[in-house]
Amino acid sequence: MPSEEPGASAPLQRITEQTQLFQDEAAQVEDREGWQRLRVRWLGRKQGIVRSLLGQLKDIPAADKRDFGQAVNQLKVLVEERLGGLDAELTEGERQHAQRSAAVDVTLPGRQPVLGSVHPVNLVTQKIVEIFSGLGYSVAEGPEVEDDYHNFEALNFPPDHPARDTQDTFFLEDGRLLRTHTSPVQIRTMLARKPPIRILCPGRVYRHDNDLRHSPMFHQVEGLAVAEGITMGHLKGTLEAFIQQLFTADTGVRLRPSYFPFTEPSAEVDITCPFCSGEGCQVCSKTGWMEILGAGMVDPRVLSGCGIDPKIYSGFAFGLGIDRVAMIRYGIPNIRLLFDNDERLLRQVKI
Ligand code: 2NM
Repeated sequence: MPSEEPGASAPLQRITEQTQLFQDEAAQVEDREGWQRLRVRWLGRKQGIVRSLLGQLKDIPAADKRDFGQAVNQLKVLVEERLGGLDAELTEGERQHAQRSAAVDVTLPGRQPVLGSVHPVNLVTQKIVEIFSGLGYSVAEGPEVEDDYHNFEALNFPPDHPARDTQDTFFLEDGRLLRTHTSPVQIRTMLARKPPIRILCPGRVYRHDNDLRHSPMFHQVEGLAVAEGITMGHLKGTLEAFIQQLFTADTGVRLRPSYFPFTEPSAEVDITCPFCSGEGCQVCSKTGWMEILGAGMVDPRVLSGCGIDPKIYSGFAFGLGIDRVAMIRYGIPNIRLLFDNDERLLRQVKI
């Protein structure tokens, strides 16, 4: 007689081992892929372990068939339940992960927006417009491409004046030109309106000049006041009020005789040096003064040319370079720096 093994029969022993093997493998599942591999290996329709154990049933001795079949079914149920449990665990883990990655961490620092800044030339223009608004002036603008009449003739430039030369002025092929100052805006205003006139004309102007101190395009502000009884005294008072707001209240202003074709009398306007308050320093060449404006009483011929009767009305006008004021105000040593669009300059200029 063949000796029987103690305890379970050999086939049943095999199922106990398979069950243990499954438990070990199930314990190692970490993710959806591992779970999928485990499921195919144990419950797969063709090569699955449970299926192949059932296939062995036909070779089991009749006496053991019942127990063996029951044991395989138990294993099948155990595998199904364990896989179901693992599925639920994985699903919950995936849900938590999705929730965590979708959540906003309100403690993270915000992103710093990149702020632009106003160009120094525009800062000065805005400031000047603001000051003259307070004195009752409004802003007037006009074309940058002008004609000889508005840029020169109406301003009393003689036909042979050097400013009319191509050496100084950019001409277009059709005879028009790039305005060399904003005075044509004032001419256009006087032609279009009756006094009283109080206007401020900021804008780009162009001259055939390109070196360390000059740019072929630069910025000007001109002002014009025309009414009955306007005098040189009004001009000086206006310029003092303006300069003392643009710089400091103790800034001195002086007028020196000069000449422009469009004003009579004409003056160069100096201010006490903003760097040394008139003491004398390198910036003002030890004079204590800086030239900053040109001004004068509008020539009667300019007024009458614009249809304004000089026997009834008089007016003053002035002009200054904004770029130079911006350089003085913000300590910018070279005019190139104003037009290079280097962000490092723009970032340094604070209001
Ligand atoms: C300046 C200096 C002096 C000026 C004169 C006129 C006009 F149109 F009324 F005649 N506009 N601008 C003027 C006067 C400009 O700039 C240095």
